[in-house]
Amino acid sequence: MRDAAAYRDLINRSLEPRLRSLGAIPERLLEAMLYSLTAGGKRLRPVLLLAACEAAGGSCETALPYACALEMIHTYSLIHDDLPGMDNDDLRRGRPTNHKVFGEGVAILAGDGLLNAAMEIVLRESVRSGNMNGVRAAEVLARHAGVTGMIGGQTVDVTMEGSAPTEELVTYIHSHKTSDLLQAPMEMGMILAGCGPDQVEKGRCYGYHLGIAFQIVDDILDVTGNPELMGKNTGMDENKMTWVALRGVEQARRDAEDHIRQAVKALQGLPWDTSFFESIARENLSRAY
Ligand code: GRG
Repeated sequence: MRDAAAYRDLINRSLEPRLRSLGAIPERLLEAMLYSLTAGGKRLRPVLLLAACEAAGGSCETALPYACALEMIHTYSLIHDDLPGMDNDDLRRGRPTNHKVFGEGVAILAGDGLLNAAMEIVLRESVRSGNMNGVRAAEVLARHAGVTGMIGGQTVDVTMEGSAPTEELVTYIHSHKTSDLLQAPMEMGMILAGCGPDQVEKGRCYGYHLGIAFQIVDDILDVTGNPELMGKNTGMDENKMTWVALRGVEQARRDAEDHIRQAVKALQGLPWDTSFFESIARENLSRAY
């Protein structure tokens, strides 16, 4: 296995060529897609995917197209989340948001384009390899990003804004809006490595708890974080169903710690070194962006 920086570097070098490999894309659309895709970001999801595949005995080369596709879907969700009809934000990844630069119409299309490009990449790769595990990984990606996953969570988040938070609703939103895209890389990487359902379930469970903790930390950072370090505005969640609104900052921090403990525990019994994933989970608790 490599370290997180090496995986991140591989992803950063692969995203643009992978997108361009699809063929001729209208110039303005390509520019808008690349503007957000190459704007940095922690690359947490694709790093997890590559690491899960290699840790479980698979190859990074096999996993790379799937990792790029996942980051494209994550980036599309950020572009759409920032639109005036959603969070109406003007700063993301340290830059003006996509619609501020390209206009709303092109920003919507850039998001749509990244989503579709992602599905084209994973399906093309699965057809090329003829490997059924590739098809399974593509299905997992579509499901976690879809209407029972991230889009479902985002819909409840948007439509319940301004209502009093309940544990059930906040847990639904966090599970789907955020945690689904952290379960996906663990499952996809392990499926691509040929793991069976019991092992994949341990990976999914790790991703679930990491995802909930990740969103709780995000909710805390919206109140306590430094916008310059974060590359986005803070104080944006005032009317939202957040864990901080439900429990307050101190209890939210304890809850995030508890989810990280559960994430680490979920990996017990896997027949390979899981220290990489334990470090990623623990680092999440002290992240400043
Ligand atoms: C379907 C129209 C339509 C839109 C989908 C689902 C969705 C819009 C948006 C969700 C985006 C969002 C804010 C999710 C919360 C998860 C989260 C904290 C994202 C930020 O992830 P980081 O911190 O970002 O990993 P970087 O920039 O590091 O990649």
